[in-house]
Amino acid sequence: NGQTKHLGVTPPIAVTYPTPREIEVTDLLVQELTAQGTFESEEESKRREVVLGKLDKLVKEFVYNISREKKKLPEADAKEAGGKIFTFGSYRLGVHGAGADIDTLCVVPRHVTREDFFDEMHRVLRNLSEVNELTCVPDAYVPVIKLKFQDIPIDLLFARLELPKVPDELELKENTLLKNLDETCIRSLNGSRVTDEILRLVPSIPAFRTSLRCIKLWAKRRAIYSNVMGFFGGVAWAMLVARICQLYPNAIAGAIVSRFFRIMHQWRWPQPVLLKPIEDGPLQVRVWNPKIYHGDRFHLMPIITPAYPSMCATHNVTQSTKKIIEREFERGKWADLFEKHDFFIRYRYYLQIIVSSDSSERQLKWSGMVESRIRHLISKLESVENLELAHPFVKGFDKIHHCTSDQMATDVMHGIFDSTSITDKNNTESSQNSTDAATARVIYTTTFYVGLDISRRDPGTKAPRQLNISWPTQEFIKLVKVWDKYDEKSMGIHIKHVKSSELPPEVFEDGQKRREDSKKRKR
Ligand code: 3AT
Ligand code: MN
Ligand code: MN
Repeated sequence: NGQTKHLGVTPPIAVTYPTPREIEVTDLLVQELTAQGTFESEEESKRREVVLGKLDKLVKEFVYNISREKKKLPEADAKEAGGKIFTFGSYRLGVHGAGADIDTLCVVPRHVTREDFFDEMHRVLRNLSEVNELTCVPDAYVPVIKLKFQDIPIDLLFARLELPKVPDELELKENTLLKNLDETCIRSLNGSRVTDEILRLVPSIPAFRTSLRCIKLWAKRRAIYSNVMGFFGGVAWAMLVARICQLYPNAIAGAIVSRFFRIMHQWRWPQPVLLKPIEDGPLQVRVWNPKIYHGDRFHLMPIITPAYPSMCATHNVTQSTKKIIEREFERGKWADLFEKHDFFIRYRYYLQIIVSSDSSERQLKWSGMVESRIRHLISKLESVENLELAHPFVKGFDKIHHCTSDQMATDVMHGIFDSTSITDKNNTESSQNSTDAATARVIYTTTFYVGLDISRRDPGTKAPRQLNISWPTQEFIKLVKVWDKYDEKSMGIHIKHVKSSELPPEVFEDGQKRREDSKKRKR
């Protein structure tokens, strides 16, 4: 009946084939991506395949051993029990850069438990000379074993299916596979099911990959690549690009990227971005639905995952980050695509959120916890009078302070320090070994930044209006201190209001200039 099959919730906008100009543009894009170092070497790519092969073999041996020794299954059944490695994340999508991790999922039959995985599989990995930096996080929301295998970073998740065997042909597509699984397994399967589904839903995988590499590089350069800070993460960017690919099924990357900016700039949020109609399924779990769930109506820029149970990948977006993302969509239409962000020159005033503690392990957890709450500070700042925009930077800056007195340590914990006493994170090895007598204490700090756009008194006057941010910042500090692992003695948090001229040098990478009106100050 004349209707051609299409992928997506609407028919394509255009099915035209590339023009010579678009082919030329795509070649230039690929050249630029290569020049920017987004592709790994041939050697690294081969090593990844070897590592994955070894990991898959280890999983099969692990399943066999548990089947045989612990479950006393007959030889034939143990041999057939199987076990399999799946991949997801940037490696599975084929858009990973050099040094990226491989996100993997170990899928096993029902008689192998999560405890077996964290005991036995962990023990096997620990005894391999090719494995380094092995850490287990069994009690995380998504439990994981992290390791480096022949120098390739690996995240290894675990899921146990309600099946007597896991053959090599098994796919994770069927929703019924999720029946009777515990929530942790369902969550662990989700990443892989979503990635696979995205790849099934794009008309041309090569066009999708090149386009996504461009958009990821652009989003990182523009400092809007971060799910925790309220921007978009890797999965959300992938789904947006996939949607544009569906709308132009015969287009190549050069065309997709320019259409991407045009369409995303005009998108009528909170209309959701969907890659297929939202499915119902066999579980008693929530599927994204603003008609039923009140909370889902607050999603400002919903991008919905395609695998059952569908979820909003962008629920962290706030009014402020939405404004910033939209500004970047508009800029992307015309400007030099991969130009670096201007976050540290853009604003006159900044908030510094200085998180401190007395050990590197503690600092990792404490600063990670604060980072994950910064979007709540942003939401609170949205209601401050005269504050047009609160703009969170995507990452924190780590410092190690070798304090020569207790007073100095106390000062650092209160956010009082200059750049002289500081060792950069990268050259800690030598300074840590020499436990200098003069170094009374070592304090770790992570500083997060929020740019403040304050409205002017009236057109013509330069003086900014008064800003009262004590309520949001006090509330924020209370919020992070209710954390169950918070310890007043060893951890600190301090919020400072600084002028652009007071920003420390480390925020200005590779020769970026300071703000014009801050020249007076010498450094
Ligand atoms: P890279 O190339 O590795 O930087 P990526 O897209 O592969 O980019 P990650 O390895 O960080 O990013 O994450 C891969 C997927 O793992 C994305 C998401 O589905 C899941 N994931 C990442 N971090 C978390 C987390 N903290 N909790 C639950 N799932 C997570
Ligand atoms: Mn990854
Ligand atoms: Mn990962």
